[in-house]
Amino acid sequence: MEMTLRWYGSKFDTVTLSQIRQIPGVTGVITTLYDTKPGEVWSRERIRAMKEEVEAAGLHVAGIESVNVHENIKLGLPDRDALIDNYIETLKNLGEEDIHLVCYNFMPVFDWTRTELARMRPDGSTVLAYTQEAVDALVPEEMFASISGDMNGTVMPGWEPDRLEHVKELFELYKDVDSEKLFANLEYFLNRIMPVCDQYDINMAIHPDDPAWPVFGLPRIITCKENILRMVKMVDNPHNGVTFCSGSYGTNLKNDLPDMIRSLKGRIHFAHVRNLKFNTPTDFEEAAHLSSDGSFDMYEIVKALYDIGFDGPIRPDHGRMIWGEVAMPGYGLYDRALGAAYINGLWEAIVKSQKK
Ligand SMILES: [Mn+2]
Repeated sequence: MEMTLRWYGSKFDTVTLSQIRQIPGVTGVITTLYDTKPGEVWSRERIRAMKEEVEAAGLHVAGIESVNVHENIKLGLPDRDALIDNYIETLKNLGEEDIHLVCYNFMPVFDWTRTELARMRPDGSTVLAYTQEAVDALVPEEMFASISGDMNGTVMPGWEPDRLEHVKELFELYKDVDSEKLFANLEYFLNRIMPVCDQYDINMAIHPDDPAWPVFGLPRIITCKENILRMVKMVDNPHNGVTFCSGSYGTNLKNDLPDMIRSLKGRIHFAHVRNLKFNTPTDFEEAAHLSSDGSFDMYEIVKALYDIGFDGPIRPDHGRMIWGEVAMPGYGLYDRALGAAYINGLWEAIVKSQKK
């Protein structure tokens, strides 16, 4: 595995590449062209400039998170072929620039959903949190307003203001899309992009839906072992793979995370490792990465990745806001650096204990 950190680019991120370079064991970043819109072609020039900036800091681009999929592709609307053509063009340009990992998701309307961005934990840190009762009490348009005050002046991925302007129209369009239709639209998209992935050896890594159940009545399909195995089998190409995100699959306590990892051997191209603390099955908050701070056995998660021979990029996921840092919620420097060091420690211990 290669330890990485997510980075939004120098125009958008409060964390600098030189800070990331000083986290022990972190050699790559997972980045994006944050100001591109879904459906837009990423030019080679812009991709190259991004790469050169990262490499000048002594790091490398380990993958892209995300190249967002246009809503009309998920909906299966008539213009999807033109939009997929653009997606293919972006993949080709990434491949030509020697970038071989793309994380994406296929969630309708909303990317991840949280009901609080700064819940205080007993140690005084603040974290993202989710409570089903709060979601049930809101209409979707209010969701944005209720949390936007805690974004610390940043624009959070999936919650861009221009996207939220169209929420009502999108809900209308999704009225006829159930989970079977969404699966079919995903299959169509994957079948069309696999040839360019084969040509340039690009691993597509679908991110799970977060939380891993339908929200606001919208269908969600990348939620559990049964569905993710269906997804990798329906387009049975090794380039059709998975981002294993413990914090997203882990929102559903029925998901056995180490077992899911083992069942996806060969198809996990990217890993997000983080911990959650459950207060009730429908109320959770993001914890420190350390097992004892949350509800997951992080050793077992990392051990399962080791056991299947996982060799892709891994990154600590959302961190707590600690030590007075002001940053995009979940994406500060300090707690993610602690997470990277912790995961590296687990990995080193597992590797050395296997050799004895
Ligand atoms: Mn994730």
